Amino acid sequence: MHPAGKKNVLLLLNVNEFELLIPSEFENLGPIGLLDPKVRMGLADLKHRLSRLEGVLALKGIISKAGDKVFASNGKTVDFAAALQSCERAGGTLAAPKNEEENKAVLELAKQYNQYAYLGMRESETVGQFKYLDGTSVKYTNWYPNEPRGRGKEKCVEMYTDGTWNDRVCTVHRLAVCEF
Ligand SMILES: [Ca+2]
Repeated sequence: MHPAGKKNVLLLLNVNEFELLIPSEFENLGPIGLLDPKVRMGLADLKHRLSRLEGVLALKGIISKAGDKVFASNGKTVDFAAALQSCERAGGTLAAPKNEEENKAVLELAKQYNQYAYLGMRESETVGQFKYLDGTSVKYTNWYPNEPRGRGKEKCVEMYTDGTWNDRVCTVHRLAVCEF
């Protein structure tokens, strides 16, 4: 998705566990050029500026963070297909919490908009077995007591405003929460 694949445009580097897109004119400097103190200071400055911006967005409730993930919503309630499409159009995908911390970060947005939210998972051909959109099996779950009980009739998953999950038909309108 990112343009690093196009040579002469951008080079994707991982610096201090922090991915940055470096303009291709730096490419010929090689690793030594990147160790230049000025370059390192420049990266540290960028990192600082980005974390400041993320702090402002989090303060306003526009994003929530968990680990490397950033969650955000456009505040609209739509069916599952439209929710997924709006996230993909923005360069992300539907939020799929993989642990308690991520679940809390998605919950923050559900509470912020006071709406149940679609999660990025669907019931597989096997009834009661849910998979992420990439086809891998869901491990972390936070089902509401006695859910899922759609028995193959409720293929999507919504998050309630207490953070618990319910399997649900995919046509109801729910908040689109995306992860980036
Ligand atoms: Ca259900």
